[in-house]
Amino acid sequence: MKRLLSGIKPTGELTLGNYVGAIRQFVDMQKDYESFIFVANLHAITVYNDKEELQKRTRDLVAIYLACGLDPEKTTIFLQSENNYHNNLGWVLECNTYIGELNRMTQFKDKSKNKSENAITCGLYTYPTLMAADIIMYDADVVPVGIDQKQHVELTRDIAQRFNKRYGDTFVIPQPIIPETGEKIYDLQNPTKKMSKTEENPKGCIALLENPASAAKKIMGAVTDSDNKVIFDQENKPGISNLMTIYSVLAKKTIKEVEMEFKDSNYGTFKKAVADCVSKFLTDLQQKYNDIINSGTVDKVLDDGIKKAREIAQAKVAEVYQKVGLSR
Ligand code: AQP
Repeated sequence: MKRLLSGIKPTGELTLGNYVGAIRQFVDMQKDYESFIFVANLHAITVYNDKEELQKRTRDLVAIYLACGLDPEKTTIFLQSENNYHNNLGWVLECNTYIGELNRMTQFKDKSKNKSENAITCGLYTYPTLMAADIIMYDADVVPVGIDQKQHVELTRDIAQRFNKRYGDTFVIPQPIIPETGEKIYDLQNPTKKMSKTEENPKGCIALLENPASAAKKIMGAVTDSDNKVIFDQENKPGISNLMTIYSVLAKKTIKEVEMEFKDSNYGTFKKAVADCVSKFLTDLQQKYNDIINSGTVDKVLDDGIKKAREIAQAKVAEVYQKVGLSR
C-alpha cells in the first residue's frame, strides 16, 4: 500500500479552508493509503504563540481530525514535537538546501512582507526544509495539500532528488495531491485572498469551531458581484465562485450540478442555501468534536500514533546518518 503524509499547524482557529483543501482529502484518501497525519506544532512556533493557546489548539486539532472522520485504525495521528527525528533529519536537509531555493518560497515572501528583519524568525525562513524532513522521513508517496503548499512539496522533491543523487537512493520522491475543487478557499470579504486562520478580519473567515449561526451570517454577508447569476467564473466572479466551491464540497455536488440547481435563483436564495449547508456541517462536526475533546481519546490516539511514527523515523534517520558520515 502506498503511503500518504500531511499535517496542519495548530496556529489560529482551523478554518473551512483547512477542511476543504486538506482535511477532507485526508479523510477521503485514508482507505486507499497507509496514512500519517500529524500536528505540525514545530512549524507553529515559527511565529510567537501563547503557550496555553498552543497546547489547547494542539488538542483541538487532533479532536477535529477525528471529528472530521480520520480513523486511527487507518491513519497514524501524531504530534511532531514528540518525534525528535524530525529535527534530526531537518538539520541534515537544511545543510543540503540552498539559500537561493528558500529565497524563492512565495509563502515566506508573503509572510515577511512589510515586516522588519527583527520581526521575522529564522524558523519561518527555513521551515520548508523541516517540512521536507516531515514528508520524506516516512517515504510518503503522496502529500495532500491546498495549492498554497504546492511549492513547498516541489522543493521537497528537489531536496530528496539531490540527496538521492549525492548519497545514493534513500528517499521516495513525493507527489503533491491538490483537490480538483477547493484547492484554495478564499476570504469571504476579499475573495482574491486565501481564507487564512491568522487573518485579522474575522468576517472573511469561517472557523470550524465557530457558532454555526455566526458562520451563516458571514456567508450571507460575503462579498459578491452584482450580476446576480449563479455561474462559476473564478476570474470575473471570484466571490460567487468561492461560495459555489464551498457548497459543492459540503453538499457533495459537482460545480455543474450546483450551476444547474441554482440556474433560476438569485444570489439571496443561493447564499441562504450555502449558509444552511455550512451551518449544518459545523453543527454536526462540533457535536462530534465535543464528544471527543472531553474523552480520553486524544491522548490515546497520540500515544499510539507516536510509537509507530518513531519506529519508522528512527530507521530512516539511522540510514541517513550512516550515508552522510555522521555515524562512527
Ligand atoms: N484557504 C484555504 N484553502 C484551501 N486549503 C487551505 N489550507 C489552508 N488554508 C486553505 C491548507 O490547509 C493545510 C494546512 O495549512 P496550515 O494551516 O498548516 O498552513 P497555512 O495554509 O499556511 O495556514 P494559514 O491558514 O495561512 O494560517 P497561518 O497564518 O497560521 O499560516 C495545507 O495543506 C493548506 O494548503
